[in-house]
Amino acid sequence: MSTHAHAPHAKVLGLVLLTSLVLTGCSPLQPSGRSSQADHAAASVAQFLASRPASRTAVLKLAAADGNDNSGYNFDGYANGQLVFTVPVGWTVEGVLTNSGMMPHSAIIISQQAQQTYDVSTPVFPGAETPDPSQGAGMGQAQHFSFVAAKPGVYVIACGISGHDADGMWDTLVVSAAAKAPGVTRP
Ligand SMILES: [Cu+2]
Repeated sequence: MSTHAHAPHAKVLGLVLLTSLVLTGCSPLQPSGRSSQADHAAASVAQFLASRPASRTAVLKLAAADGNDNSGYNFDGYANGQLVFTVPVGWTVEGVLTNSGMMPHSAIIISQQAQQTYDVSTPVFPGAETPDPSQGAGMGQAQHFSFVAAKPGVYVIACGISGHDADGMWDTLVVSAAAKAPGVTRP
């Protein structure tokens, strides 16, 4: 039984605030007249992802409990698979998990089948989990992991703390045979 109440109003407010920030931050009325839209798009991607093409490495920035979206059960403010990272097959993926929340969080890459039963016990690729994901990182802590995205497919980045995956604390990782570079999409 889950003890944390979900707060739909907080979620809606968060979305409104986020939208306001995006609209304000990306105003076309820039004094410089330079392509502010592209600059903001690049800055936005950098918030989630870094790419090192020379070493074929993608760095996923997973900020756990980033704001109140989904009652704090989110990565980078997103939950229920809505944030979608794409990585070319064969690239190395480095994960950086940071935790702003009061309770512990972690990250583990699992298959979609495992996610359907909230089985967060085994990563789908060797090394695709933060250390001891059932215990997680405490508030203010950072944890790292690294793995090779060896097989194309759609996978789940879940929190391994008991109950958090079921509460929607998961996002999506696409390992793509077609993609030439890492990317991220969101609603
Ligand atoms: Cu969690």
